[in-house]
Amino acid sequence: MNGWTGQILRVNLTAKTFKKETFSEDFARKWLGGRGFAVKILFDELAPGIDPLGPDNKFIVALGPISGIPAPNTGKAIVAGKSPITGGYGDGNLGTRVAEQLRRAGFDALIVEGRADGPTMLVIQDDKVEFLPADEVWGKGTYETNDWIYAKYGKGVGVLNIGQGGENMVRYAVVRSLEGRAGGRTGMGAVMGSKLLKAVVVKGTNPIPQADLAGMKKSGAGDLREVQQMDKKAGWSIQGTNGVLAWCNEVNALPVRNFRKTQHPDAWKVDGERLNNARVATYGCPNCTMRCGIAIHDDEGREAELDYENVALLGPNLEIFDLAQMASLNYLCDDYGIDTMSSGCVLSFYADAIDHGAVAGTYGFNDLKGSKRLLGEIARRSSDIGNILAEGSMRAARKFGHGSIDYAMQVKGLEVAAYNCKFIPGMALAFGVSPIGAHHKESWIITFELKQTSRESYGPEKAQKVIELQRIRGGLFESIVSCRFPWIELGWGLESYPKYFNLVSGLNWTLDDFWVISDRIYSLIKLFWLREYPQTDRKADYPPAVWFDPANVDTEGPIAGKHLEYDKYDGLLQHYYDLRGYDKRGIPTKATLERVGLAEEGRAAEKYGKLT
Ligand code: PTT
Ligand code: SF4
Repeated sequence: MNGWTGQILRVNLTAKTFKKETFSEDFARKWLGGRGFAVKILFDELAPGIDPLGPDNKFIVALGPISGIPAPNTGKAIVAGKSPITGGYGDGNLGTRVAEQLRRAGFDALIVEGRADGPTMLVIQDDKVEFLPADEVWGKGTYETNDWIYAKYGKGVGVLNIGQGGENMVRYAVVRSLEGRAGGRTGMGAVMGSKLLKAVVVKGTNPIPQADLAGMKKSGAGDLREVQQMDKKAGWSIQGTNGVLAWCNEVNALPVRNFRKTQHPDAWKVDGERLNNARVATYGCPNCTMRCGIAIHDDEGREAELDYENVALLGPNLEIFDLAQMASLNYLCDDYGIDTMSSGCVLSFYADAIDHGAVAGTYGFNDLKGSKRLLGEIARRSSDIGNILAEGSMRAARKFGHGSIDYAMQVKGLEVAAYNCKFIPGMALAFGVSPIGAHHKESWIITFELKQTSRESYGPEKAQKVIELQRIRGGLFESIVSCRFPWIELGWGLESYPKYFNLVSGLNWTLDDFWVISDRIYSLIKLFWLREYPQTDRKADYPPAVWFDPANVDTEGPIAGKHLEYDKYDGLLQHYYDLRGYDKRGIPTKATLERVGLAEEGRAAEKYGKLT
């Protein structure tokens, strides 16, 4: 089957067995790969209500038809499972050599089941699958673990590994891959840890099946050069993702002091220009000619790679305006293997809760020493408070009480990304309706919203744009599995993706074919959530309450006195549901399910939750 290897590797850690399974061309065309494969497998194979941190959950690595192919930015993989932080469908996208190596080993996906009887490293070399002890690195951080693996297998292998955060099942533990790369902030590192799976190592030597190998090679090589030229001209990778920090500060969208403030006069100290000036190394994902991983030395002399989300949430959000200090928090998150974004939000929430008297404690904003100590206690669950904060801000707020849930910056349990939507309705909607909890990756509407529409508007144009972006970002890029940055940051044409797809598959698809798959994937994710939360209602798609709070407004500047309004937000949400064909709880109607080819899945879900 061109375009896909046609095989999935299924591994059972309890029984230490594995088998190769084939999938049909119909399955491939219906679900494409990556997120599409992951949600379909999880929907079909997980019984609703299972413990995401128990042996019944599955850890999936899924690739797409262009993953690992020498073409722009294809060194990406999806990690997925039932999320320990949200209890719904969870996934993440990370740069890794696994993208190419697993496909070369002959597989488009890996499904890991069960629970090992001791710390384990799964090693896949083409047909050979080994379950090796990992006791030597259990309890160690991701840097040491990576070095240990490289020393055994060389640097060319694909690696996924976890740190102490994953081992101790911190609900927002991530999976680490290469230098500076991490993903699965919905807790995929904790899912690995719950299975005692310390690492996955992959090496493959077969060609990836492609219909027009010569055509793809020529096109891919030319496009890699062109993207490089475009980046040189645009200068995007000079500041990388942190280039956006100065703009967020300028437009009152920066998270400062647990999102209480939207701007800070010292923000320039941690902006993209300062980051570039401090650069000591550059990292990137495989097959990338616009590498954006900027590393600097932290305040203890260690190398840490910084992205905007990390800088904003571990810096200004904690009122830390020193890049080297902030970098040390980033380094610790990377080494422990916990999500920088949730970590930043959890710490800021804790400081805010102490400030507001919801809980007693000595931690506060601008407390570098306290932040370092707490990250260690969280990753190891080594103190009472570390143990509570390891559960995420929603569960911590439930514990603290005193109305603190209102300023726990999360949606569906997942902490929000670094865009302060106190008065940005469209981006707030993007967080609200993101299918995995608050994440900017599905729909980054903020630049369109602030540059091309009125900030005040709650009109249908914003709901329409959120859907358009979800189709591209959460649908196309997460299931063809490739980095979206050439398109977003350099304006690389979307039509390249059907071109690559057609060259590898021999089919003749247009972008419209991908939008159909994307809508199918979003609908199935909704059904997954419905089975887990049959009583769900539209309130689950609301952003944090503090953004609606008149007591939380900016007191000066262009958005002084402004906040989100409940009625208007609800209207915007309704526009979104109407355009998507969802009912008033935000669940696809039977007619919508029929239209996207999910009638059967709808009937299966209906046993648990009502469909209209
Ligand atoms: C992603 C989320 C992000 S999104 C960032 S910074 W960003 C944080 N990075 C972390 C990190 O680093 N260490 C850590 N311990 N935790 C971290 N958590 C946070 O994780 C990433 C880039 C970036 S940098 C972004 S936006 C783009 N994301 C893409 C995406 O989602 N899909 C896609 N098709 N292409 C993308 N390209 C870009 O990739 P999650 P990476 Mg990450 C150190 O996974 O769970 O989605 O969370 O993947 O390989 O590091 O590349 O300003
Ligand atoms: Fe990775 Fe950045 Fe390149 Fe995307 S642009 S593939 S995130 S290094």
